Amino acid sequence: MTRHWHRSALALPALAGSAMAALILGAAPAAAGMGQPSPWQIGLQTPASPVASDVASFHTMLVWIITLISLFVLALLAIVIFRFNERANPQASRTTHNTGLEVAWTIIPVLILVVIAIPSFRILKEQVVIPAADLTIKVYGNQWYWSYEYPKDQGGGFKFDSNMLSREDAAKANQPALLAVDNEVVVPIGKTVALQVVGNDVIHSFSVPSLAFRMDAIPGRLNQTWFRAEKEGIFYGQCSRLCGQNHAFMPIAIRVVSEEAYQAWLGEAKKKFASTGEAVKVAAGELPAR
Ligand SMILES: [Cu+2]
Repeated sequence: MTRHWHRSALALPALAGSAMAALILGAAPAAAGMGQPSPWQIGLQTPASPVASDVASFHTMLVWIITLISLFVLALLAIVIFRFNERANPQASRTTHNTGLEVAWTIIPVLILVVIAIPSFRILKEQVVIPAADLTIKVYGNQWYWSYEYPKDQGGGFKFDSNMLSREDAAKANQPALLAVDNEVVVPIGKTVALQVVGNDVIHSFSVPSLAFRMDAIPGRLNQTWFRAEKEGIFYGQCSRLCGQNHAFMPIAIRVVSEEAYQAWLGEAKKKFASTGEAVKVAAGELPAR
């Protein structure tokens, strides 16, 4: 997020078009999909966690700032083109310095960057400093699927793999193709869920846009992130680090349910995944059906 301000400061004219389009078409959160992208979506996915809401309002603020800057630059360009072209202004001014102007065009951009940096760092802290967790889940990135472990001391004691559904199976389950999985991560609503993310083979990235987390899964390194879902439903994400041939086919699906439904699922999951013991591995070289 902190990267946005470099762009907004440096690529002003180039941004004019996209910023205008975003404003005209409306970065309408109402039109955006819940937990998944929707056709012709321009804004972010509907936020479903406190951090995601903050990221969304930060995004909206940035769109306003870059739009105003773009319009200002556009106005300056128009003045130059129409008032100071060779025909309208045959005798060019030989002015080379204007101290007041030079101070202004240094100080004002700095102030704009400060205005952007304050909420940016606040959100960064919100994401990085993990609050006391109600539930901790371990996430393993594999080529090319995710595994999840609910540790015993977290009320679980099982581990399972989560593979993408084929197009046909996703359609049967009335779920989006390329995002639906066989075994979803199930979490209770309103609880702080800490995620311990690690890579089993290469670097993957565990990311769900509507919950606003993205964390690299790196072999030999335990990364942590968190979310607190405020809405029930299924929230989809995808591996966000190019990890090999089937990188595009290892989606993430988090199902947020009520506390009672979660307890019921825990009971079932203990039985269902106990029999598999160690997580079932996809045979080497076997590609998921697309
Ligand atoms: Cu991956």
